[in-house]
Amino acid sequence: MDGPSDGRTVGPRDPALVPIAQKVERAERLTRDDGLALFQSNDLLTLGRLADLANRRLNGDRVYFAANQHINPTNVCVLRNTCVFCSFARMPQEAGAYTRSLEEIFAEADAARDNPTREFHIVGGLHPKLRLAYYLDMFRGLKARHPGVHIKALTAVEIAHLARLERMSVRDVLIALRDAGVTSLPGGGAEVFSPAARATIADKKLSGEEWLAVHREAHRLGIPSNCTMLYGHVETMTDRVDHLLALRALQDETGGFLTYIPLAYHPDHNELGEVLGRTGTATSGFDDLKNIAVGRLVLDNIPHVKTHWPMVTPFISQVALTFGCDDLEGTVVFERVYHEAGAATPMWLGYDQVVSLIRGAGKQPAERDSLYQTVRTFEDWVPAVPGVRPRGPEGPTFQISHRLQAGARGRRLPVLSAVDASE
Ligand code: V47
Repeated sequence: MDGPSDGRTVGPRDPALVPIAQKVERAERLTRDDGLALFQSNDLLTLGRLADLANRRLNGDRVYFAANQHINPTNVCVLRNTCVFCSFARMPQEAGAYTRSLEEIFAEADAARDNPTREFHIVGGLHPKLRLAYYLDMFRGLKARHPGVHIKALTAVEIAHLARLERMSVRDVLIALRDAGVTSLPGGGAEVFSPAARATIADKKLSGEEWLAVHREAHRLGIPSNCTMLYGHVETMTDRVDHLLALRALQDETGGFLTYIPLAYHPDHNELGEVLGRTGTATSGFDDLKNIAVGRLVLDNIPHVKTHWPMVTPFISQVALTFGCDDLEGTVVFERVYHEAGAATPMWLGYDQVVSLIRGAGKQPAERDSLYQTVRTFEDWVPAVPGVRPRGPEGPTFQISHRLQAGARGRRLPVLSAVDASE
């Protein structure tokens, strides 16, 4: 592995990666120092090649995606003034604050009727007055209207908030959510566990230990979950490694994490971006790919790594599929959290576009449900017009028309209207 000596293998350009490459080839667990060396290295191709090897051992050439729809019931959040990286949250009376009625949520979810949606991804702010009953009614109502659609809902932060509001244990809240139809938990709210970084970017949010405790409890109840890390703000390389090691340790204990998703910080329209002087400058493609690769290498016990194209662009996500990633964020339908923060990516991708991105990377697409059961493969899938973005089996992909209120802080969100994928 240490150099292109035999003309067949090309070893690491960075000598610090040579012993790590040997460990990865032997499928040995990496240490904290190894993780640090990976994050400190600029030998991106070696990181990608090693992560690709680790991923292929687990997932072969398969790349999963879910036909999903994101729903954000409210952007009102009691942490509005203390999570300084967030552009989504509003004070209750602030311009652009919204809280959907259940009828409005059911109407938004009805887009699923004309689409092959299999997952609702539901997260929002910590509303001071929305009680657990609102969420339970929402999940039961969605299940009744869309029995075939999995519900992945509420971050650990929202669950801890509801437990506090209701004076219930986290465990009892989780049981109620499960009984109302929640299949799994999304991975948001983890940010970066480092107390120092957290004090700077999310001072009043639940601690890393508390975030992990909610997921531990969920896993004990048989509710699987995702995990994330928000990178590209004030965190150090050591913070990143320690965050990954904390996730790995919990996974050793419970086995309940399905997917790791690195989340790229977007600096527009939030206080942190202004303080850092970073507005208009999101993370780099280099760091996005590095975070995918190092995540895959350190988290040897988490089966899947997902790339979130709304944050890093569909093009970087496509490249990420050869940097250790086996899961591509799905159709999304309406993305608010990152678009409020300046993401210049599309609001949604058509089903066919997702399949084409995966095929374009030479991988085998597999449509999945929330629990990674494969629901469709694409061996005999032929684009309608070769070389041109193909139509899916369902015809027009999305027919929805959302109008959001004007965004606060002097901006408006784009309006999404009826779209025919064949155009
Ligand atoms: O926790 C908020 C992040 C997360 C910004 O589980 C920001 O499949 C970048 O949970 N720039 C919520 N990121 C999103 C989330 C998620 C996303 C995709 C997939 C899954 C999954 C879960 O969004 C928050 C925070 O880390 N976030 N503001 C921002 N300005």
